[in-house]
Amino acid sequence: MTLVAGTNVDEDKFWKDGFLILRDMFTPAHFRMMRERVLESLHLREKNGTKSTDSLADPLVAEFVYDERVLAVARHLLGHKDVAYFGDSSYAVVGHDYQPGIHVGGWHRDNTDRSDTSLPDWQSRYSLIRFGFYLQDHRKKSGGLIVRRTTHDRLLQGWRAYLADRYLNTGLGDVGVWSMRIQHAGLGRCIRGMPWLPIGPHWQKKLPEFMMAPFGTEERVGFWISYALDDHHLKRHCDYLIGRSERLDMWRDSYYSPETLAACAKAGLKVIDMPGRMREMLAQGLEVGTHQKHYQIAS
Ligand SMILES: O=C(O)CCC(=O)C(=O)O
Repeated sequence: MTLVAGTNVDEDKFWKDGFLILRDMFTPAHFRMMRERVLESLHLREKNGTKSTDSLADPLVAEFVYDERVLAVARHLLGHKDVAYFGDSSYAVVGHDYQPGIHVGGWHRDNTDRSDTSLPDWQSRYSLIRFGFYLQDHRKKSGGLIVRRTTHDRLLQGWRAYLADRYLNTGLGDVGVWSMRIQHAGLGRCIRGMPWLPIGPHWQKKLPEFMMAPFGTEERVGFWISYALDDHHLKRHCDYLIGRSERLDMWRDSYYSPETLAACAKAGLKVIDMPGRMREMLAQGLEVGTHQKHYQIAS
């Protein structure tokens, strides 16, 4: 365990389990401010009828991407001072009209080679990580993330998989961070009165509602940022992302301002301009953003 920018970070646990909860990394007031900014950004988009962009291109939330405290933890976990950002930050706001058994997150990984461990992603430590800021209290409430412990290093199935499920019961100010190779599912639920016990997508459809902790009464606001070492894993992942349609939607109109780029440079964050790369390829008439779902790129 190491104290990094005022936060206790257990790097050994992170690499063993594939995820970590960084307790009290921020104050509740900071999370409330982040929440307000995200909602302001969302309402502005709704008013103007614009699509959501990469958060680094959104003046209301860009500064969260180059936050020194988050970068310090990323550097510590990745074991190198040179950390890169590749256009992967966004937010989502889910209303409180949840329908149990219908609004259920699905298990997935965020890496490039998701199911075949003989492919390049699995041949060395995976150097892409993701931070999740759940901007309301999930200590006793459903709606946090579910992760499947150790699945950043192996594929798990059957009862072994269920036993590995963990609920990120984050409070206001707690941050989740996970390997992008780990299996996880959004809109997680937990047992009523025992919030450390997860209920993944399968059991959410089976268990009676009274056994599950309720969702909060306010909207569920999540904000996510990915960082990586600038290595072969990242190169492969960037090539992969160019093929995804939701990236085309998100990056087509994402422009980083000179001020934002200067702030990133000051914070020592390398910015890989994926929106610019996408636009250039579009201009050349190359095929981009054709896959609506995960696809397998050649190895
Ligand atoms: O918590 C969620 O809604 C899903 C988050 C997720 O799957 C991700 O950030 O990759």
